[in-house]
Amino acid sequence: MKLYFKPGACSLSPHIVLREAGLPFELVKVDTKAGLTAGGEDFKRINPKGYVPTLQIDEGQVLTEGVAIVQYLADRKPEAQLAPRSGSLERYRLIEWLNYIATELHKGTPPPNAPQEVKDTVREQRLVKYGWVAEQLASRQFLLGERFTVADAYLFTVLTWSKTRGIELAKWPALKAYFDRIAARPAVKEALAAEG
Ligand SMILES: N[C@@H](CCC(=O)N[C@@H](CS)C(=O)NCC(=O)O)C(=O)O
Repeated sequence: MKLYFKPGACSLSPHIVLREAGLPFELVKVDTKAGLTAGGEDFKRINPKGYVPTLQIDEGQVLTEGVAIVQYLADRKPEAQLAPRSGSLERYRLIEWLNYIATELHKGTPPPNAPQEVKDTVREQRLVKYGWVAEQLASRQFLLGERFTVADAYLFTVLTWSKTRGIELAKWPALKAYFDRIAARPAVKEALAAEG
């Protein structure tokens, strides 16, 4: 498999999952602005949406959208237990989290030229959401309980952007402790190091 990524972007989430699962893969860096891979390929010919993460599966298929990619990877290596069994209520709990992270936390950043009041409002809303997530984590190690899942890889990735979004994680001790716990995982350290 090939994972097309941009350092520090949301592609870090499937990158962590690939390492947690111990699946063999190749990393391909993409310059999304130029639309080129590190090898000089036209990236739009690989993913016409022009963004990462993009996973090229061995069978020649290309899978896009982080939420789909991380579940696909977890299902390729069920023994790694990175996602609950398909069809179980717990699996829908996982999807509930993945969708929340994708739509409420990952997306919704105003463009740099947006009016300041719009940026302030978005930041205020984000603070409320971070506070809610911190409350959920007060009594458990990971989003789904005591086991790390692909939702944790995604939330961790989004939390790495907190500082640049003007949000200090130390405001919520449970969230900061969660972030540090995930950052200390060997697979996460390896992924961060590999992305430079
Ligand atoms: N809907 C996509 C969005 C992916 C996305 O927003 N990717 C960003 C990086 S986090 C990207 O590649 N943007 C293009 C760019 O930065 O030029 C998903 O959830 O996977």
